[in-house]
Amino acid sequence: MVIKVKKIGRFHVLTDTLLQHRFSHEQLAGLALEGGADTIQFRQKIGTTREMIQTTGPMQALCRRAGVPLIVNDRLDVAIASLADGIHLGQEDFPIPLARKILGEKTIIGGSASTLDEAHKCLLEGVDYVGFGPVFTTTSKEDAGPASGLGLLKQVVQEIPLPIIAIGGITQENIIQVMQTGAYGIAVISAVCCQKDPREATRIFRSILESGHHA
Ligand code: TZP
Ligand code: MG
Repeated sequence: MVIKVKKIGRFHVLTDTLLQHRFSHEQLAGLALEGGADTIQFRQKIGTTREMIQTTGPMQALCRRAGVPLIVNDRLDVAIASLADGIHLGQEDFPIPLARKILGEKTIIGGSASTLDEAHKCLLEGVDYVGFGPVFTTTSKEDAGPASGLGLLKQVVQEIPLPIIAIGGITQENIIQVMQTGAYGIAVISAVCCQKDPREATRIFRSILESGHHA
């Protein structure tokens, strides 16, 4: 029997076409993959279901070629239709235990948490990783709530025996402090998607993540 090991990436790039209009989701995924992202998350809050499926199909092909998982934010139907490797669900989204029942053990399920209690809830519900934040102030998510700061992130890392992916306001300037909390990895939107050169921005993040310092 072949058991597929679910490998959780350490550098998630969330594609976004609302904060910027220069690149499509597919183009952003391509640039982020070239720059060294090891997880791509399709995050699209508006538009039709058909448009989403039309977008995620080619993204999945790109990700598969690169050997990198594609995770769909919020939408279980779109994740299923595009044969995505995973889904990322917030506290008000499709229930995580039900998603697990439908998608099975091989699918990556990530859960969002902004408090220690929510992180515990994600753990109990069987997620594979927790996206914790916003760690810092962000303007990329309207209802992000107050920043947790590094102290709470560290507490979550110490209490929750799962990969913790820090999110919210993460930049090339603060990533080292974030990783010093013991976080497993990071997820970013604006620090890649809204940069002049998303590929180069990704490459720099990747090299800091790997070396632990700025070049
Ligand atoms: N969840 C918590 S904060 C956030 C999400 C999706 C936004 C992250 O965007 P940015 O631009 O990296 O701060
Ligand atoms: Mg959501």
